[in-house]
Amino acid sequence: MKTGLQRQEENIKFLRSVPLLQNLPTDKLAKIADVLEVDFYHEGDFIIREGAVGDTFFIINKGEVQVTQKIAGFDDPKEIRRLDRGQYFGEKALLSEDRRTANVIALAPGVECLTVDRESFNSLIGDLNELKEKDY
Ligand code: 6J7
Ligand code: CA
Repeated sequence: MKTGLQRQEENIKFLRSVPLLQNLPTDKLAKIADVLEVDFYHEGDFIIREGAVGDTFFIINKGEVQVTQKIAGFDDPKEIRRLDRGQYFGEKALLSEDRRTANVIALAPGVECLTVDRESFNSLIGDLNELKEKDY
């Protein structure tokens, strides 16, 4: 069995490996590790649904996700990207829009995400330049 402290140390080590967070000081990483939650998804689960209201930011700890988006004139959403360990999603609804701008779907064999709520995102992550400079 892992203790809470071991889990915490593992989470900090992982957060340090996330490119988005690599310039954050350890005390900020520790704060993020304090507030994050771990969520598991099965293959095919919609982690995020385009058009829904959203208050959560996600960092992939295990597995891969598919990002899809509705295209005018087409029935089926189109794949625009795939993401895996160390990559993040869900920032757009938190930064400006309050509605999700794409679908994010878990791929096989399943996905584990670290999640941060809107309030902690605002105080710990939302100011990072990489997010503001994103051009999609
Ligand atoms: Br990853 C990713 N790529 C895109 C993209 O090309 N366009 C849009 N609109 N969103 C993209 N995403 C992520 C981004 O983090 O998909 C998420 C859907 O929820 C989006 O944030 P969100 O709008 O909160
Ligand atoms: Ca809005």
